[in-house]
Amino acid sequence: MTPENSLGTEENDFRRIVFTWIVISVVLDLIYWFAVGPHVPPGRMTSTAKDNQLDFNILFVIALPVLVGVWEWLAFAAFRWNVKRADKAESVGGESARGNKRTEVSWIVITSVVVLFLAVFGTVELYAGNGSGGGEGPNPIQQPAGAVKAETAAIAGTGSWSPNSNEVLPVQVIAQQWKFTYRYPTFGGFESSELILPNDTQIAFNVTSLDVIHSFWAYQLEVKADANPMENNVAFTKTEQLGSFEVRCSELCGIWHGAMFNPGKVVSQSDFMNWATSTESKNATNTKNLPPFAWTYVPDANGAAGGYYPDGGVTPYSTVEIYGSKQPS
Ligand SMILES: [Cu+2]
Repeated sequence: MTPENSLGTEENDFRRIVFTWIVISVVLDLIYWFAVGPHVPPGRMTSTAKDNQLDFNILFVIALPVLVGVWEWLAFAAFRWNVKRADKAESVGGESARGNKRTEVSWIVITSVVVLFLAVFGTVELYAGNGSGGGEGPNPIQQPAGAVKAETAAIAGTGSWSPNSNEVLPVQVIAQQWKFTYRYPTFGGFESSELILPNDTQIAFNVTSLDVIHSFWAYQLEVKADANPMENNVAFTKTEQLGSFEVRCSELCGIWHGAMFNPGKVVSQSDFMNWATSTESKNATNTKNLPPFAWTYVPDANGAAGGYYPDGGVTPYSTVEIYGSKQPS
């Protein structure tokens, strides 16, 4: 390769790289978007899962051309621009190798645009969709219409939820060593170890804990919220598909943390009504003995399960831990 024609060859190479880069990128992006994208976890069971899948696919479609570009450049560098030792030629050198305004400017502009876009896109998507299924604390800044009304009514014990009403269904998630239980304040405040949700319904998860810190993670629902004692951490999603999902604790919470999981189900609204009303009446005698519904609970070593269940003889909800105290018989 002589210096006179090397520049011309490189110009041609550059054009070739750009052309093949565009072709390969477009082909791969289309294959990914239509053949792979719709099957990417966490699936499409809820509004937040759908959004999550869409966001992942958009990021992947942006990332693929970057990947193709880097690999293509690497391939040209390795196989076409290589210089044999025997040639004794300087493979890189001269003024043009030290500074190339066009390359520098386009490098800075393109990478800045990509990074700034990702920052803005990520922030908007986190905020949109009522907080994207993440725990938003006790006073969510992003919430579906009617959420406050539903929860206020639930506290007052006057709340109700009925099929085809577009009402928000509050569900309390109570984490404890080592299981989750679920309380349905709009159905008399009964407590269940099953998480059953009606389809096509906006859900308000109110996540709390009785003892140590846990984390409520329903992967297929794309909901994840820290479960802290004395805190009501609210997360929203809307169910959009029937099916089963799994709930796992996602915060190391003691020796049986790994066993802290349970299956859940999204069922039709009428099936949900049947389940909720029958469980409500079946549990009525037990529900009577539970402390009244509250969004948060105080951990307390005096109780059988950290003070949530009053244990007679010792003041419930004591903030003073007395280990080895009398357990309920
Ligand atoms: Cu846990």
